[in-house]
Amino acid sequence: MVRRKLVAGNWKMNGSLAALAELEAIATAAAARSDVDVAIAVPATLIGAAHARVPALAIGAQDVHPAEKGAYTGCISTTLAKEVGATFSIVGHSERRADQNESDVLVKAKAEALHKAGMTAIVCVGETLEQRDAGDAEAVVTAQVAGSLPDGAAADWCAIAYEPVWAIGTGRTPTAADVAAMHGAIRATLRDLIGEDADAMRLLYGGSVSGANAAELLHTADVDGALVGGASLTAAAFVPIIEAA
Ligand code: G2H
Repeated sequence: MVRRKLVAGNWKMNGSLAALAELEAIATAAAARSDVDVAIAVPATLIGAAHARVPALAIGAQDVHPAEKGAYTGCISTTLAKEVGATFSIVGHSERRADQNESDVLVKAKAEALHKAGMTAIVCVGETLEQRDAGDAEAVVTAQVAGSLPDGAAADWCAIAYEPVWAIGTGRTPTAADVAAMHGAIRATLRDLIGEDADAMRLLYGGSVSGANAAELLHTADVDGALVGGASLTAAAFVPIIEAA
């Protein structure tokens, strides 16, 4: 099955109103690749301004609360993110799983809230170095997929991002063979969970993706795109990744 590639940026807690100027060239590059989807998850405070600046580019959040509203100080709902132009959100990034102690159950609820709001979910999974060294990487990741996958998950609103924790922001990446093996295992798990729609669901690789390694990673078996952190912060670094897709 031919799956349309998705190249998504994750600015994490970086950027500024001034840095939104980078989105202009990114939007131009995205428009030139009509066969590729391009998206950027910016800090919540920048979503509205980013959407206003480049309305044709998919702008998203990096996290949402599962509830529609309420007494959740500091959190944002799907409704709030959508109102200012977000069309998707990342959920379950390993930094949130580690720093905010997020569980599979919570990540699943967040993804379901996104679907309810008519938004797309990018659900992140990934093993630590200790888990990989112990030979547990595949078991850990496929268990995260099973635990975090939203009820009714479908390829038109849900993607999975495999991000080995030890490859995030470190400049280290797994081999293409390792990525292919893990993505194959994730796809097999998805087939068990959702049947043939698993073959349409996009599996992104994330972790130190750069212009230098994007071509190989993005053309690895079962890799349908990338989730890019550091290299999404400037057009100079991100555009080559879009072009490599
Ligand atoms: C992984 C990735 C983006 P980076 O967290 O989600 O970040 O590309 O900086 O490793």
